[in-house]
Amino acid sequence: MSPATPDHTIPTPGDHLRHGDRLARLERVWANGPGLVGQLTAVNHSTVSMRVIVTGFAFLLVGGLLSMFMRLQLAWPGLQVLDPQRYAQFVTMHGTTMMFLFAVPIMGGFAMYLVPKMIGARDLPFPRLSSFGYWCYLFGGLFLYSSFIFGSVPDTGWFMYTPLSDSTYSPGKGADFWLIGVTFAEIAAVVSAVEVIAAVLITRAPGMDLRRMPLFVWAMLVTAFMIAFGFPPLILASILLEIQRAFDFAFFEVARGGDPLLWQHLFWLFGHPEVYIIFLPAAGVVSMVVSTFARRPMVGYTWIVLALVATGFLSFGLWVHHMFAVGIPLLALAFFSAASMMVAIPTGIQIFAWLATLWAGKPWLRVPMLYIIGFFVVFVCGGLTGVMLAFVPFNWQVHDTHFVVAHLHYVLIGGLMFPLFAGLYYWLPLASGRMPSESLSRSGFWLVFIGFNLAFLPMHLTGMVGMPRRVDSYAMELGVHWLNLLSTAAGFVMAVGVVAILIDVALCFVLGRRGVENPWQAGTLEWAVPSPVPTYNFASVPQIESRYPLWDNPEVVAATRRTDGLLGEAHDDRRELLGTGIQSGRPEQVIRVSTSTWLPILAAFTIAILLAGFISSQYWLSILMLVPLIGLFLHWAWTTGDRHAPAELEVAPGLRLPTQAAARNAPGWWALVVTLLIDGSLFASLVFAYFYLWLNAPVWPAVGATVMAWRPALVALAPLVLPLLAAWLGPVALAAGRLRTAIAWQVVAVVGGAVYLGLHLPALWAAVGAPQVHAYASVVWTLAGFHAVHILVAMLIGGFTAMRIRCGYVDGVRRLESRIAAAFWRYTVGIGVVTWAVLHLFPRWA
Ligand code: HEM
Ligand SMILES: [Cu+2]
Repeated sequence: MSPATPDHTIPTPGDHLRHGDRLARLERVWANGPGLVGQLTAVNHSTVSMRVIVTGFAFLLVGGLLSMFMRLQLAWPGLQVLDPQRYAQFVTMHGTTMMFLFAVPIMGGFAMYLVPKMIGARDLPFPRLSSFGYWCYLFGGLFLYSSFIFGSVPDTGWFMYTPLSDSTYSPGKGADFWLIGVTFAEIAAVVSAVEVIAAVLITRAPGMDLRRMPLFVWAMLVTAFMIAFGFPPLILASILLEIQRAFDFAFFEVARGGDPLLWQHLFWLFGHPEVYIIFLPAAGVVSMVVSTFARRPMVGYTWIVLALVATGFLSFGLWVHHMFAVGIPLLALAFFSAASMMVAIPTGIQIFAWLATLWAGKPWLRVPMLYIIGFFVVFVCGGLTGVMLAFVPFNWQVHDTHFVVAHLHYVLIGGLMFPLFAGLYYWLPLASGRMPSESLSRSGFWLVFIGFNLAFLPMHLTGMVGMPRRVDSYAMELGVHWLNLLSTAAGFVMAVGVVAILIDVALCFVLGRRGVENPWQAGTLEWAVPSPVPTYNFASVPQIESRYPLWDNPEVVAATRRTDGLLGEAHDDRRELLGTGIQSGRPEQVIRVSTSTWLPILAAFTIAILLAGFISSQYWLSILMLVPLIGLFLHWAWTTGDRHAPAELEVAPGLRLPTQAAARNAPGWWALVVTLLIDGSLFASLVFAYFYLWLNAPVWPAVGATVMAWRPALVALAPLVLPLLAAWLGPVALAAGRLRTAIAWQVVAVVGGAVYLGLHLPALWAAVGAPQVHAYASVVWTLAGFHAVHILVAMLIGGFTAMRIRCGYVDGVRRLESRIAAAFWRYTVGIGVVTWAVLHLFPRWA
């Protein structure tokens, strides 16, 4: 199918009328509800992303406030601003807030706002999910901070090393607040990964093939994949530690065969990519700002894309460099040390491409560019001290001193904050429809830039002299007190700068000079959106032919504001997106998305109560909450998309496309694929944990436990053949229109799953015993439990699909749910077989 070419003729007066009607209709269909209710139920990406950004900055202020207290304490030796325990709590909360509640979510917020506009889409493909992610983030953050109210604030560092964080050394609830709150908030990051990947793959404007994607979108795509693979190890580690703390399992406890270093591996498996998860979106911002202000296309576009992808891959091989000081074999040290330096190459490539672009163009020194210059200076310094740290001997020398604190802040503030502020000022005219005051914003920049450098440059010195990190004081004899006083004073200057910037930005929305569209004369699609930004972004879905459509064909702007192009008419009063081919960018399907709904906030709130029940050991409350939670999610799934949509819709005169449930690249399908990637990473981390514990344990299986006998193990596995058969034959029956047979196969799969659980778990219990006895039993039960949960979910999906077929929402043409159920069963059986081999096969060989 080829796209209909839009009509570029000037509309006749009659058309004008129709145009007005159509706009009014789009307006109405896409509007959030009125008042507070409207705010709580809104799911539109512009609305939700604004909230994410505002919340992110609020957490920046809170995290910053904590650091001001820490700096006061360090201003002079022997001060009593914070006692040692408070200091430890503040360091922990500051680091945690900055990393998990500010850096990652804020860039997710930017992506949520910008990606649809940059790729010419009206919304993200899963608006409810965006909103759900936001509430999880907000509630998770509040959950973490409620630890102040209950007087048990986490204090073991933002990395929560075991055994310090286990129940022996951290008996209070502090660590639980951390583990549960952070994991809750992380749902938002994972959700944003699903959103971004699906959006970029299937909702790009017609004509935007992969080589024409804006670099920020590329950066976010790579970041989303990194989140999909990088966050699960941390989520798993948090779950394992919380299980150990709550139910006395033994993963990290040496006395019962566990290993505290397992935590460090899992943590840094996440923690190193995390640095790039923070940096890559920032690099994407830099690419956008640089080419606009140089007023020319990016030099080396392809190289930048390759560099982004290479960074994504390389960063996963690096986690061990955070553990140089824990006693790693020398050869491994050399390898990881080299790899750490290699990751500087793609970053260097990007820096050269940016400089070349600026060199070739006529740079324009407005406020966003100032921040880009600040970024260059600060980030390059941070990179240099990073290369120093990658040398193992030097690393040993300055390990755990303020040199590392300096390096870390140079990288984070240089690599994240400066690009972030550049982007903030760059896209502010788009979001607010107004211009900020040039003089006020320039003062904000200089306060932050000077304050930052004066605060953190001296720390390189104090660190090399030997001032320890994460300690509330230092000896007068070290001779670093003047430097510390300077750091503290300058830290306050920087804080004033940050507050000034945020006030400036907020004021811009009310007082800024009005009526500027595309003030920087940028070339990418987000600037085609009218100002103020309509909730549907584009009246007609844009069609483009180049990387910088607004530079190469300014007509595009007018075309997207008329309603005579693609999807200009809102059929059936539904919110519609245009789905396009993954590689080609050709129109493929109509995606109907959700309007405002209570579901996301209710679901997040139910989870919050469930977690509150858990942390207060009121387990009955948690279990009770599962009922409404599952009900909400089933209702959610039942009403996703548009179950009454016809199989085909007219997108423009003469162009008919299938609706999502009948399309091959349906968003739901890609959501499943990405979710399985994430889940697969979680599963792989768990298998890693199993083998890691095994390799470090003296005996395996533990004394007193055995491996299940051959026969019952095989018998238990056999019922999984049923779902496998169903996953194969069910869809065949459905495609042939034999609906009853298709339903029967769903039921067969559900029965197979139930029988498997009934056979496997009791047999396992007999052999392995209680999970509290030994790390072996702990990890075996966690693996088995992980798989059992998947079976239960698959059974739910199966029953759900059977109901959908019965109700006539799924049939021979609209097969989406059946494909999803089949794929989920195949995956579940697949990890079941791996689990089975790990539990019953490998220990025999050893
Ligand atoms: C006003 C700006 C800031 C100041 C004055 C500041 C100050 C500090 C101080 C004094 C520490 C504790 C050092 C120690 O005793 O070991 C610290 C730790 C930390 N900061 Fe900041 N910080 C600022 C901004 C940020 C930002 C923007 C981020 C991240 C985006 C960040 C991330 C961290 C992290 C992760 C730690 C924990 C480091 C560790 O594990 O030792 N900070 N900061
Ligand atoms: Cu690292």
